[in-house]
Amino acid sequence: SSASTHLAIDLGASSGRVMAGFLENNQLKLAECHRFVNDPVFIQQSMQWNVHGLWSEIQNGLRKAANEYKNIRSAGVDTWGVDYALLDDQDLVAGPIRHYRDARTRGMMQRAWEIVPRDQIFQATGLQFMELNTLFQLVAARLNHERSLDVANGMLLMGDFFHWLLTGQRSVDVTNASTTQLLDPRTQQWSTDLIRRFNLPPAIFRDCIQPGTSLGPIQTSVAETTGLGNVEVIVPATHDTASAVIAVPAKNFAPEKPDWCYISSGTWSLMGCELSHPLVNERCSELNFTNEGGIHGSTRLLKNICGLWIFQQIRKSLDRRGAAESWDEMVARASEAAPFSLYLDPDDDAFVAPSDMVDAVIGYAARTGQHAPENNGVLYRSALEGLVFRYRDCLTMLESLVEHRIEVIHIVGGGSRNKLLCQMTADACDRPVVAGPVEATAAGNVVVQMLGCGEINNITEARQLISNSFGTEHYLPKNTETWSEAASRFASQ
Ligand code: LFR
Repeated sequence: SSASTHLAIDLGASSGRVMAGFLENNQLKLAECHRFVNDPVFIQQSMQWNVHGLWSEIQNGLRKAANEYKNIRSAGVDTWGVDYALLDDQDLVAGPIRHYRDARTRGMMQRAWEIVPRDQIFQATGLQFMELNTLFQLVAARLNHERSLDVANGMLLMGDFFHWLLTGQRSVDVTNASTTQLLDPRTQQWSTDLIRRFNLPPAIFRDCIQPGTSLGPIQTSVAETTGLGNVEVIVPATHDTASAVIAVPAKNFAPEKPDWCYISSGTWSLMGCELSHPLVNERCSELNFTNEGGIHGSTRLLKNICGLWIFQQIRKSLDRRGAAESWDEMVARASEAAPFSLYLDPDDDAFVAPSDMVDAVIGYAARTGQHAPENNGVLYRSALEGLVFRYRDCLTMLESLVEHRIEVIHIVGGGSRNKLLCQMTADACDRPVVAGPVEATAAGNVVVQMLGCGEINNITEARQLISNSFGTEHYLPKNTETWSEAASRFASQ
């Protein structure tokens, strides 16, 4: 077709893709050019991203795209949040680029609260407290006297980092900057007060840009090695969750009183509402919800729930024992397994970064006075049920925060393919579930590039395009009573 093509480089915590997006018969089409794994590496005892491998796979993907599409107009990267690279004044990377599950942040929240009290940090940032937040990573770096902080003159979040490799330009996109816990969600400016009190170098925090901004053409060296020619980098919502929420096929956007919520379902489950303004109040702090920055100044009021991480890691650990099954087999076995055999809290510390997830589940069962899973079906099912119990609680919390009933739950991302998970969510939450699009993140990435190129006029149009382009599946609540009973049984355990 003659319509221009936009490349979404979408990096998740377990895999990355290069996707081509273009218009065809007034619909948005997405085609996968290249997919690759994203496995962390341990350098001594530190858990790091394999950024060299990722960069080389991104270029492989771009090369494939250049061979397949003749009319590529722009490209943009989205990634997970919170992680960063430091650059020095010679444009060299300063210090390692670590994984948010790296152990150096254990106990760092408490250390940080001794420097600035918890409620003051929340007031300044509106962010939920998680050890993995950039703030606690930087506090760890400072308290460990990491030299990289002294030589750095710029901090890039991961999407920004790959944009820098693509263009040679440094920029910081506001959506991912909003996950650092150093940004004021009301002004979208860095909190100079927190930066000073934590003794962080002010020079590394540069002004943020909005999604849709052009960074100019891909630098010559990259254009040559990939065969891409003259392609512009348009910054999407670089935080994957921000891109995914753009693609939720709901009717009313950034409302005052939302009557829908989303679950962006992948390695993490991000469950929340889209609001027109941040909600920074005491209840929000108590319930530990976050106010992240979305497209055009909208707020993503949400909670991080562990997500499919446990399910994925169970497969990894069975694989090491030569006993892994396919995702479909895992879901089939989970469907057949006896319900509510083992209750696990997916957000328990034991599951953050265990060396072996099956051992972690067995250990958790023993510690909480439950039977070890008697077969793989129960093992798989417990990982899904645990997640769904969290959705159920989170829905109640959300409704109390927005003071409105949530009528429908939209599940987007990879997990929307999992029919068992979608049905369980409808049942446990007693709400209809609308599942899809699966490729929400890439779709959200592409439409913001189209906006930046002037091919779409505004965000409402962009979202309509997405909801007209991808099918959804609907799940109505069924066994709601069994879930309520199980929930109260486990709560009293
Ligand atoms: C999801 C996500 C979450 C963020 C977590 C860690 O992929 O971006 O939004 O909290 O990864 O960065």
